[in-house]
Amino acid sequence: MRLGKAVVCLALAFAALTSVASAQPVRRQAVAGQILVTFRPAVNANAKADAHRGARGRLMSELASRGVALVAVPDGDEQAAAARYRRNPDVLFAEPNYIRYVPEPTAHGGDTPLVPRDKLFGQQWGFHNTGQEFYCFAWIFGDFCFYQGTPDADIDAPEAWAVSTGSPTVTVAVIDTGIDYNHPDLASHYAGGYDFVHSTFDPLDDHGHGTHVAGTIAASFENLTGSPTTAEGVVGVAPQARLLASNAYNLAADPTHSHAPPSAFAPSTDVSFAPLEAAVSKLKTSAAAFDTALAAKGPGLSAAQKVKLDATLRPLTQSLMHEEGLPGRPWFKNVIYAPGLFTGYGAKTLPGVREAIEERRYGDAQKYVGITGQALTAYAAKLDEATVIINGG
Ligand SMILES: [Ca+2]
Ligand SMILES: [Ca+2]
Repeated sequence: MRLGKAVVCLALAFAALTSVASAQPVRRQAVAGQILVTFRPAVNANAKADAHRGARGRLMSELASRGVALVAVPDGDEQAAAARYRRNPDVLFAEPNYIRYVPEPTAHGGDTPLVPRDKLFGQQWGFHNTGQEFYCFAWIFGDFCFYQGTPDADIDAPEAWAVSTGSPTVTVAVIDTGIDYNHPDLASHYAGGYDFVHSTFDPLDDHGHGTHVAGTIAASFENLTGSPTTAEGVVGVAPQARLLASNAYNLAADPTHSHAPPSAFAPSTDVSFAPLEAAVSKLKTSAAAFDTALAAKGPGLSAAQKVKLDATLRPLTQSLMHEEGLPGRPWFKNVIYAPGLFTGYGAKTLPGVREAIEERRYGDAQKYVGITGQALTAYAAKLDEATVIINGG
């Protein structure tokens, strides 16, 4: 375990910011009485034991996965002992068990969070979540919003920006679909790039995803243009950073799919709507006659007439059914409207005719022009019967 900690210390040495570490209080630089030794690959146990004897070190433990041995040596003899090991050709390296320290974090608790006023920043709940509503649209009783945030479920971006908004000396490469470098939130950050798909130095985004990612990284902070307001857009995590664009994705060349030009449609066939138009015309005439008769004589209808009229009109809508049903959906028998075959529950009027045309089934279209016309004609005939009853027939 102690060896594990020592190695962790070494690893952290590379992660630590040395310039900051230099400002830390002077602390112990190596563990007394210990060095770290690594042998070359393929050196066997006997050779390792010989090396320890020759250099007067005692193996304490070995981190097998990394091939690092923790070796005990006399206090004050660490540098000399490491040198003795290094003279052995079987040894890859030997050095004191250095201690590195993570710099103390700088306290920034007193800084005032910077909340930018960019038009769309309120939608960036991941940056700064105040419990705001978003994905809203105008509705009858005011805005209707799909979501409401959870306060402080965010990355505390305003608090971080109070410490630093980054630096233009940092350039971030966006390996994506390119960048819309003309966007007012990104233009000033653009540091050039390359389009690997088209082999040009113009990596203008041909999709949108790369631009989205670029904005999350470095969209301008409080670029309050005011006109148009949406140009202020969003704010990037590091709004001072520069952006290097790289279009590396050819959207139309997915190697897992084959592509070919679409085949030409067969020529359309004429469809005669005459039967349907005639039926509609007849229905209009019948409906007008019914309305006229009802207005004139409705209030004076006898009880017997009303019973007879009810019996005639009750099955009226049944006239709109056709026993064959719709093509592919024989259970839908109403030929005036039905749920659209391709629109879920969206209503489709004259479905037998319209869906057949949309699918270029012109034979079916012609057939259902006739069927629908027959349905409307039957409906008109029932109205005519009712009109005769009202008129005293
Ligand atoms: Ca927060
Ligand atoms: Ca902005």
